[in-house]
Amino acid sequence: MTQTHCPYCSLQCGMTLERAGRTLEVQAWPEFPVNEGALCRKGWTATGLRGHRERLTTPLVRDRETGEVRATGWDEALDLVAGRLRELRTSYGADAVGVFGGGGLTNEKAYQLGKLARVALGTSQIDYNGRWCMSSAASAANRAFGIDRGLPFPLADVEQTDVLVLVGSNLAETMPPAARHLDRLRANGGHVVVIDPRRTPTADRADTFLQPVPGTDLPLALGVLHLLDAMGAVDEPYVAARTTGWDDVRRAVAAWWPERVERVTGVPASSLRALATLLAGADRAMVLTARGAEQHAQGTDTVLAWIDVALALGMPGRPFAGYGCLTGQGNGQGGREHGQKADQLPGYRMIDDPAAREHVARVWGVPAATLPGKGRSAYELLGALGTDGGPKALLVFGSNIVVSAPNATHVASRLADLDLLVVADIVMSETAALADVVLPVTQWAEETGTMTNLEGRVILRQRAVAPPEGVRSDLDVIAGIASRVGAPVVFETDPEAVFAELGRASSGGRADYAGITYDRIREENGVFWPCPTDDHPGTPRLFASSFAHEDGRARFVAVEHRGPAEPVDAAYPLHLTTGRVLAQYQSGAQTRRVRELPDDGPFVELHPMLADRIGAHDGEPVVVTTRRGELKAPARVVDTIRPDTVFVPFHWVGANRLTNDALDPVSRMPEFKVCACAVTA
Ligand SMILES: Nc1nc2c(c(=O)[nH]1)N[C@H]1C(S)=C(S)[C@@H](COP(=O)(O)OP(=O)(O)OC[C@H]3O[C@@H](n4cnc5c(=O)[nH]c(N)nc54)[C@H](O)[C@@H]3O)O[C@H]1N2
Ligand SMILES: Nc1nc2c(c(=O)[nH]1)N[C@H]1C(S)=C(S)[C@@H](COP(=O)(O)OP(=O)(O)OC[C@H]3O[C@@H](n4cnc5c(=O)[nH]c(N)nc54)[C@H](O)[C@@H]3O)O[C@H]1N2
Ligand code: SF4
Ligand SMILES: [Mo]
Repeated sequence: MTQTHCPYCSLQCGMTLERAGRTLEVQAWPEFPVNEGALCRKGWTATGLRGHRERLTTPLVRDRETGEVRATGWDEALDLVAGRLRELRTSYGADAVGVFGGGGLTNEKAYQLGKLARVALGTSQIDYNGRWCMSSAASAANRAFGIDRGLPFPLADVEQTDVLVLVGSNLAETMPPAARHLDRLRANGGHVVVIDPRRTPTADRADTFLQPVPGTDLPLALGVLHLLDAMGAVDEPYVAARTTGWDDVRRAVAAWWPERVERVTGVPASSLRALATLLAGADRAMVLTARGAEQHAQGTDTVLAWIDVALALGMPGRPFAGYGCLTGQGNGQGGREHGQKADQLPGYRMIDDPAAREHVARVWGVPAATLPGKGRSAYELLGALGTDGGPKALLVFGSNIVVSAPNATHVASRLADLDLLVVADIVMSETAALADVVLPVTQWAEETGTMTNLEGRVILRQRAVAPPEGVRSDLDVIAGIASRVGAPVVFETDPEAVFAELGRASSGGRADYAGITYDRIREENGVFWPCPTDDHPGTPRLFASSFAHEDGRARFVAVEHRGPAEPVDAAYPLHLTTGRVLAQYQSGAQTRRVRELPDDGPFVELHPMLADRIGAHDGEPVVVTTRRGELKAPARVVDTIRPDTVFVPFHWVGANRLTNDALDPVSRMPEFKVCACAVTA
């Protein structure tokens, strides 16, 4: 019996794995506090990929001329990869090699991947799929609070607040065990507000549901601020003592009276007044954002506007109140802290900070001057592949980019122009299927490593079974490439040793893990960072006495509404939004292969009024067209969506042939949640 955690989302539900003969069974682990034994369908069926006939168990090499793929040995595969990387580096310079990571990788892997890029390959060109996930919330939190920990409090604090506002989160489907907190909050007399263009299962659990036009959460927040100010509900003593910048915000929101907000957002002025009144009367209020609010070309500004709401109410730092982001991927939090991001070094240090470079270079045993600078962000990296001055080779660990990147047809064309594409994966994902070299790696139940969940709690996944023969861990693969390209230092492959090194590298940084050990995690059901020393208890709650900026104050930031990068017009008159369904995970590479999970393919959710107008019928195909591509899929006619909006899940190939690659100027996050489309029957 092994205590471990689910391989999927950021809740990182605790589970027990029990061996019964050749099978591995998922059982509850009721003592783990985050999920108290509950799992969603994806968690219960997570062992379905073990022994799957499509599981990769040998390295594969593609013949470029014939397109044929043949099995090969590990030494041959790694020699080939390293040989080509060295050639490309000699011909074009170190930045000719790109690395693409993932927020599902353990902390140890994310750390080693960053070190592989900076120390072994010498390239600045590394980034990861977290840019597409919570990066707008991260940049907003850094700006407002001086630190980015998705939730600055344990998730269970939700139950003790008075008013909870969920902006663009469908947690009843995206982290189902978390939905019990909403029920308990309501049982405690609290009030749940859900803001979403679709009346989701999460909205069904709300006391108040607002249904804005996609891409208008920002003016909605400005409208709330306008009313709070007009009602005299701003917490002036808090604003004076703990923040700066309120006056600029006050001036900016003066122009957002409720009727104007109604015109832009579609939310009735009376509903906006009711929300402001509810918030003004709450002792404790909590605002949580997720991808619905964040995955926009103005995602950072939108989150800042909602943080402004929380600050105006005097909430951040108060018990059971404040602002948080519901991070998404299994290690969405840790994945952004240890150096697989283009501008970062371990410990959430910035790569252009000389002191940070000195510290990390010392831990790595190399001169700081040899570390490259900041590289391109995820989508910009993909867009530059195979172009003049762009990378000629790409190593992918833990992402299925041809399915999950925006404007995916363009991304596929960039991959096709590479001299070398290497993909390390568990299964033949759509991206692995395009690779020159595919490297088969161990999956979660077969290896040990830490993850940091959405609360900033560092938890431990433990190995429960041996991997299939022929499969190696990512840490082995990284070390194998590093030594073959002539890395100046040896790369550890034992996860506990890598974690100890990561602890030293993070020491003194914002995300300080120096005091965390595998034993402590086992004993304490996880440890919250920052935890700088062995005798430090960890930090479940931040901001009680000060924020992380040097002066200890939070920043109000005044923002203006620009609207979606691609507004609707006569040719493309509808809003297209995208997202998730309960039974599938991300690009679907893993869950589409789990037999017990329904795999019905993409669908187009639309309102009966729209269906009527275009002559569409439930279950029959419709065609969604945008300026980038089209998708034919069955209509799902539901009265839970706005009549001017259609929704497509992105777990199958197709949605991202439609989506826009407009990026947020700060976080470089793509606008997955709104673009203009047309639909025909
Ligand atoms: N079942 C399942 N669970 C998952 C995942 C999965 O793939 N499948 N992935 C995990 C990951 S990585 C993530 S990031 C999280 C994401 O978790 P969520 O953010 O909860 O998921 P999404 O479905 O992307 O988006 C949430 C909601 O945003 C709404 N929305 C769309 N446009 C707008 C808008 O402009 N404004 C507002 N307010 N809402 C809008 C959508 O209708 C949708 O209901 O889920 C995690 N959990
Ligand atoms: N239209 C639209 N597109 C979106 C979104 C949206 O809401 N709408 N959401 C975006 C978001 S929030 C996210 S997080 C991304 C996610 O999209 P992806 O980055 O594509 O995420 P996954 O499908 O989880 O891909 C993980 C891949 O890594 C493999 N893998 C799993 N574990 C490991 C491991 O330990 N090592 C290695 N080497 N491989 C592993 C899996 O088999 C899979 O092929 O999609 C983004 N794309
Ligand atoms: S909620 Fe997330 S972590 Fe929990 S079982 Fe489901 S997918 Fe796994
Ligand atoms: Mo995500």
